[in-house]
Amino acid sequence: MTVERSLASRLRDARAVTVLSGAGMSAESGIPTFRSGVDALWRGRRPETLATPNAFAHDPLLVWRWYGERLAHLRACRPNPGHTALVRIAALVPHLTIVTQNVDGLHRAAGSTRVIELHGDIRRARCTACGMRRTDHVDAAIAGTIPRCVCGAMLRPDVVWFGEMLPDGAIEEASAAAAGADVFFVAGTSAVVYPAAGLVPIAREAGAFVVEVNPEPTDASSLCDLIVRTPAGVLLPQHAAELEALVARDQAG
Ligand code: BV8
Ligand code: ZN
Repeated sequence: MTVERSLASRLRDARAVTVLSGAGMSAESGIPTFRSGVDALWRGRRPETLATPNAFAHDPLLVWRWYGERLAHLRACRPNPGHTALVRIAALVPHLTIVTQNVDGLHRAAGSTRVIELHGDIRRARCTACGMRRTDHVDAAIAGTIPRCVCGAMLRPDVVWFGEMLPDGAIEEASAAAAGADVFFVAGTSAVVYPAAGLVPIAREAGAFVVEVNPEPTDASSLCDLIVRTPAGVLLPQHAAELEALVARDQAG
């Protein structure tokens, strides 16, 4: 795979583009990532020990207090130029699919429509008894209480915890989007969480041009054709602008 061809010309000629995004995609929106920096811990606890069914069974109030603080913080966060750049690129390629590990809803808030949320959405809750899903639990969570369903049972965040299966069909749909991509972005993820990280080899083996957008090396770096050690909120708008200029030149003839 020659790297020389510009990424913008690869995007212009692509039938399908797929983006695997992680917490780094939302870093420039002010949302702490999971594993990098001092903010990776919450009250000295690692997310892997809190985002589990056992942690919730053992101390649902502690887990809800963690989610409540994240929900309170999320209220002040907006999509960043990286999110909106993907909306711009999607307008110029036949198919752009975003497969996100993030639970913050910022891709949809930016206007992206084809978004596969592998790990759920922190702004939704579901009942531990009747399974009803709700979004009116946020105030109770931010108040530091355990939100309850109309049936009286505890609600839980509608996210995928470690050791839990992903939503029905999500990884199959995501795998198809990875296998069908001409260009596959790995944006803002340390690529340590599976099965999400397994999408990178799937894309590569199916012939995608794989681009890593991350200031740091990751477990996926060795699988990438192009590595750009630049924040997503800087790099993606640059390539969106290059693609827009290329398409405009093509149309001008
Ligand atoms: C599953 C939702 C089948 C919750 C999350 C033993 C027992 C059981 C399972 C396992 C096991 N060993 C391994 C597993 C599988 C496990 C796993 O992968 N564990 C890891 C830790 C090894 N996976 C699972 O359990 C999954 N389910 O396998 O089901 C099964 C079922 C039963 C038994 C066995 C198997 C479920 C995983 C889902 C977990 N839920 N989130 C919540 O958020 O509260 S995962 C969590 O991590 C987030 O979703 C997050 O997105 C995700 C991945 O992290 P990243 O997004 O990569 O974030 P990170 O901080 O790590 O990295 C940020 C990156 O951004 C860095 O590289 C940084 O350099 C970069 N960056 C920073 N700034 C920028 C930037 N990049 C660009 N621009 C910037 N500005
Ligand atoms: Zn209920």
